Amino acid sequence: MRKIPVYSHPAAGWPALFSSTRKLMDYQTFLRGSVSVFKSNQPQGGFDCPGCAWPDHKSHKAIDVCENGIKVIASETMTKKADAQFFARHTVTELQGWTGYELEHSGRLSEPLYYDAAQDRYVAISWEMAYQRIAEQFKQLSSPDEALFYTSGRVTNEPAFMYQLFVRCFGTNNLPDCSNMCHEPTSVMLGRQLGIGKATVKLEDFEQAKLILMFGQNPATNHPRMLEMLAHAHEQGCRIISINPMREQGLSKFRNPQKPTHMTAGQSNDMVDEVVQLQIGGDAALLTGIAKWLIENDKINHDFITTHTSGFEPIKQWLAEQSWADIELGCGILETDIINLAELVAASPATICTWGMGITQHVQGDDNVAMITNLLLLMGMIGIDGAGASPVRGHSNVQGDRTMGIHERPSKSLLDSLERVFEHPMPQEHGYDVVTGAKALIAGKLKIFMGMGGNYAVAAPDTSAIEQALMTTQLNIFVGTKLNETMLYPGANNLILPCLGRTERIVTAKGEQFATIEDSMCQVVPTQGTLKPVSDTLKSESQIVADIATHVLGPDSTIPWQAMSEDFDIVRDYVAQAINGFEDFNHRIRTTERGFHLYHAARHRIWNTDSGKAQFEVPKYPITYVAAQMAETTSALEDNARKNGNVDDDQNDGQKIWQLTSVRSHDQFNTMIFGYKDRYRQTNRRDVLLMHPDEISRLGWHAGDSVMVSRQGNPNGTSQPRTLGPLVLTEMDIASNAVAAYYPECNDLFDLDTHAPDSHIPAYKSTTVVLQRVNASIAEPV
Ligand SMILES: Nc1nc2c(c(=O)[nH]1)N[C@H]1C(S)=C(S)[C@@H](COP(=O)(O)OP(=O)(O)OC[C@H]3O[C@@H](n4cnc5c(=O)[nH]c(N)nc54)[C@H](O)[C@@H]3O)O[C@H]1N2
Ligand SMILES: Nc1nc2c(c(=O)[nH]1)N[C@H]1C(S)=C(S)[C@@H](COP(=O)(O)OP(=O)(O)OC[C@H]3O[C@@H](n4cnc5c(=O)[nH]c(N)nc54)[C@H](O)[C@@H]3O)O[C@H]1N2
Ligand SMILES: [Mo]
Repeated sequence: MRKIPVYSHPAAGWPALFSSTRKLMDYQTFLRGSVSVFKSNQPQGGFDCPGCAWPDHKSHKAIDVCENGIKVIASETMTKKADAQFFARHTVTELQGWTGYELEHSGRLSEPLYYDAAQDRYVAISWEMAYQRIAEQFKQLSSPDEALFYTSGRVTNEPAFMYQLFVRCFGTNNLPDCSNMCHEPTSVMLGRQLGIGKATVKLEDFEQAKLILMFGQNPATNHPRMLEMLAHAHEQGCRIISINPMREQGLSKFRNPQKPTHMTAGQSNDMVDEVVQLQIGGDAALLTGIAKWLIENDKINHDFITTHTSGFEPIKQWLAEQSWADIELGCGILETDIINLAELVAASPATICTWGMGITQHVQGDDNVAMITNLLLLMGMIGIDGAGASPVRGHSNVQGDRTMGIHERPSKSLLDSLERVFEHPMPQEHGYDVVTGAKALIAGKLKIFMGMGGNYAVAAPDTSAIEQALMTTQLNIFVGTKLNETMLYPGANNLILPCLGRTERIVTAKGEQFATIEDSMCQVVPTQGTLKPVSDTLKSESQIVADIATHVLGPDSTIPWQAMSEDFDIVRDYVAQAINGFEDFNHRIRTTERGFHLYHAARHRIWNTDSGKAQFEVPKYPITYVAAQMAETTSALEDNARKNGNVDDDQNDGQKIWQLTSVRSHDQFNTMIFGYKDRYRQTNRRDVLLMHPDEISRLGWHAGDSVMVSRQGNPNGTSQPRTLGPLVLTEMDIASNAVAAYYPECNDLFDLDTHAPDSHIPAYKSTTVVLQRVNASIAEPV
């Protein structure tokens, strides 16, 4: 284990705040954006920053934003418009050839649009005509299950509640959510093991933690406000260990925008003590080694285990059966180093495990979360100060959307409550998630697709298959703020309905409305836009849902859709009756300074699980799963080569087997591409393949070479072979079995069949690929 080398440009801080952000805005936008920046995440009024789900600090800070937030806000507050005039200039076929960067910079969607096939263009349509077309198509369905209703996690609680209610009153639970691609293993496994699928920690716990194990996360880019908390914890003597195949440079030094000395004198905090640079997909194996050592050396918390848990004997036995040779093969870390780590865990009176996409987005994503939870349970680290589980969610309200009922597998109790409150039968059968929904779409089983935000086709695996499938539906509806690829593959009818963003005022007949969100640590906070909407034609998401519900369900619907959309208090009163934890919602949200914390039983050591205890879980996959996958692909390729009489596969440019992981750059928010630079990783283009310099030279290749990356497809033919490239080979301090590329450009390489068993999360962080060096020349950096 080595220390992260010092990197001269600290993460966050003023340079981070103001350097690369300015470029993406025109002057007017910058003013609009910077005024709004100072109104985000403030205790009274203002909006919750749509940049990530990290909680706000309890105490008021002059600025509680970061570069990430500024970019996301600037993107939303852009004054440039993708209006009917813009679409008159560009056919949809032409726009299909645009990059994510170009689409993002086309401006804000500002009027309802309908796809006219004769012209191959989007043209303006009135809201009323759009709703009538929607109603006509809904009437033609033979079953409500022929429609799919996707949600992305920007949507605030009030419209989310209305949306799921509309979808269920219409008659289906087909409510996939971006969470299906994000923290689903967390929700599933924490739910099963602790009785609630959410973080057990509060922000205050970070102030008391003695050890933070940070798995598969890149907070300098993705949750910059988390750095402040980490730096603070570190100053208090907490050890912080990053477990990641990549040495993320942004973690080494951090400047705190809240501390004047840091800003002016250029001081910064060292943050991470150690990096455990494990193999891709090695987390379950590493955690197995730690847990095995803790049990075998009797360092575990027997009282807690006896009083609070179930399933200890099976996990103990399973751990005893795992050999150190397999553990080392599974994670690529030596036994002695794993024991060092286990000793730190044993010595810590308060340990927090935080995790991100490096844990969840694997075939073993469910196992990884189970093993983190197992570790916390072995040490009794749930329900005490300074300790616990801290999954760090991405989209600013992805957690709240789920709480509001956006869920394809709703609990019986949610459906019962909705039936009781609205006196309307609710569909009982589980619906499609992102993966099964995409498969149904491809199989021609779906006639309507609706996206409440997001960029479904591009965020999901097998992008090109989904794009083609979208063109076979009767109707696609996109409610969004910015143009994206999913909108460019029209079905027989295709509508773009532009909505207000988080930063903009929602004014209705009942006056100005505020909404709410739930952050990654279960805090429900108000959010109220402060800016004049970029166009007068925009509607709030709530209004759009109400209008669609009114047109589709007809005048007989007993639910007061329009009243709800005009007065969010009415929505909140229903939420208070239907959703646990929201009792007295309107009163509490108005009388608390920064919202309220949702009751979290596991924090109080009350376990709402099947057994009534916290549950140890034995992993489903062997800890050597990734190594076995790579070996299997290698032998399949060798067989093939032999069959083709091409045995000499070892020449310089022969095919090579690798694990591909996909990551985010500093200049993107998911599929919204703000720029081409990835500051901390020092790349300035997105078509790169990141590999360790030692591996590059071992192959006899060179940085700058062009490489094709292919997936093999699976033997039963459900996933086709695909190739991406050429990508520019680029040096990065990354584990030896790993190559990395940027999401979403590489998403065609991930397939819909490779996912975790229970949560169905696609394996975006590990897929076996074959690399081939080619001689194609690559254009100069953009
Ligand atoms: N600027 C910006 N901020 C964002 C987003 C954005 O796109 N841009 N997206 C938002 C969203 S929706 C989310 S979910 C979060 C995502 O935030 P993160 O969870 O930080 O997501 P990623 O950048 O996808 O990957 C995280 C890390 O996983 C590591 N990793 C890869 N494979 C493995 C593995 O096998 N094991 C381990 N331990 N680590 C591995 C990668 O090296 C990388 O450092 O960020 C949110 N915030
Ligand atoms: N290969 C790979 N694939 C991944 C991932 C990965 O790490 N690797 N990460 C996965 C993860 S963690 C996630 S969360 C998903 C993200 O998947 P999505 O949430 O579907 O994608 P986004 O890019 O966040 O969606 C951007 C679009 O949302 C719309 N939008 C923005 N703000 C608003 C708003 O306020 N209201 C409405 N209605 N619309 C709005 C805009 O039109 C914009 O184009 O991608 C997943 N896909
Ligand atoms: Mo996410």
